[in-house]
Amino acid sequence: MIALLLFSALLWDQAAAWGFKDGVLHNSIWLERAAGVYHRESRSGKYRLTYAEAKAVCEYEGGHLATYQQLEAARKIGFHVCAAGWMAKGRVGYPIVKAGANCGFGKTGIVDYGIRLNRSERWDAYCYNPNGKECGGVFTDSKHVFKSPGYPNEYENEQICYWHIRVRYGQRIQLQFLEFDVEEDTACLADFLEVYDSYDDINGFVGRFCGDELPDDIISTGNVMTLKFLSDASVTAGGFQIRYSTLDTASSRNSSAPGKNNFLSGKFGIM
Ligand SMILES: *[C@@H]1O[C@H](CO)[C@@H](O)[C@H](O)[C@H]1NC(C)=O
Ligand SMILES: *[C@@H]1O[C@H](CO)[C@@H](O)[C@H](O)[C@H]1NC(C)=O
Ligand SMILES: [Ca+2]
Repeated sequence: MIALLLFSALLWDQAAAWGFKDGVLHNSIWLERAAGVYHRESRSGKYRLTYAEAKAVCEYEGGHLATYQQLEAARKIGFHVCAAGWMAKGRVGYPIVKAGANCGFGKTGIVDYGIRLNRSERWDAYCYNPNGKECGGVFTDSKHVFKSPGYPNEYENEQICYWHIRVRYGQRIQLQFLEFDVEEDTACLADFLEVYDSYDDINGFVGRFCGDELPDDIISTGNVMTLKFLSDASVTAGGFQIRYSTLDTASSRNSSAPGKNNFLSGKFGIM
C-alpha cells in the first residue's frame, strides 16, 4: 500500500494538460464498461484526475460517478480493471475479478481505498451511465464503417463515443460520409460529430458537424484520426454511417483528382 502510494505520488508530479477548451471539458477515451459502469482515465494518462475533475467528466458524459454498489454489480459480471478510480462520495477503489499477484493484493472484490479526505489526490474515475450505448473504439483495419450508436435506429440522448483510427505509417485516412443526420443547431452545440486530424480530441481540429447535409470527404494528413460524437439531453436524429479507407501517401500526394476532397495542411506522421 505504501509502495503504491509512493508510486502514485510520482505520477501525480506529472499531472498535466486536462481541462477545458472552448468551454467544453475534454477528456479521455473510455476503456472498458459493464452494467453501465465504465473506467476512465485522463487522456494524458493514468491517475491524473482530482475528485472534482472525475465528477465533471462523468457528468459531462451524461452520467455520474459510480457508487460502490454499482461498481460491485459490474464486477460481478466480469468488470476487472487494475486501476484505482474515484467513485461517488469521494471513495477510491477498483474492481478485481481474477486474483493476481500484480494487482489487487491477490484478492478478489472491490479493492477499497476508502473515502479520501484529500480530494486533490489524482486517480482515474469510475462513471455510471445506464443510458450509454456501446460505441466507439480503436481501429487499425485498413477500412471500416462506423455507425452512430443504435444505428439504423436514431441515436439516444446523452451518448458519447470516440473512434480512434490508426493505420499503417505512411498511409492516410479518408473519411466518406454515407449517411448523416444529427440534431441541427447553428453552432452544433447540442449534438455533434467532431473530426480531429490527430490521435486525441485536442489537436488537429478539422470540423464539427451537425444537421442533415452530408459533409465532404475528409483526408488526414497523417496516419491517425479521431472522431467524437456527443448527444445532449434532448432531441435525437437518425444518426450516421461513415466509411474510412486508407490511401497510400504517394497516391494521396497525387493531386490529379482535386476538388471535393478537403485535403488538410499539416505534418505527416503524427504519432
Ligand atoms: C492532497 O493531495 C495533493 C496531491 O497529491 C497534494 O499535493 C496535497 O499536498 C495534499 N494535501 C494534503 C493536505 O495532504
Ligand atoms: C498520378 O495520377 C496520374 C493519373 O491518375 C498517373 O498517371 C500518375 O502516374 C500518378 N502519379 C503518381 C506519382 O502516382
Ligand atoms: Ca440532442
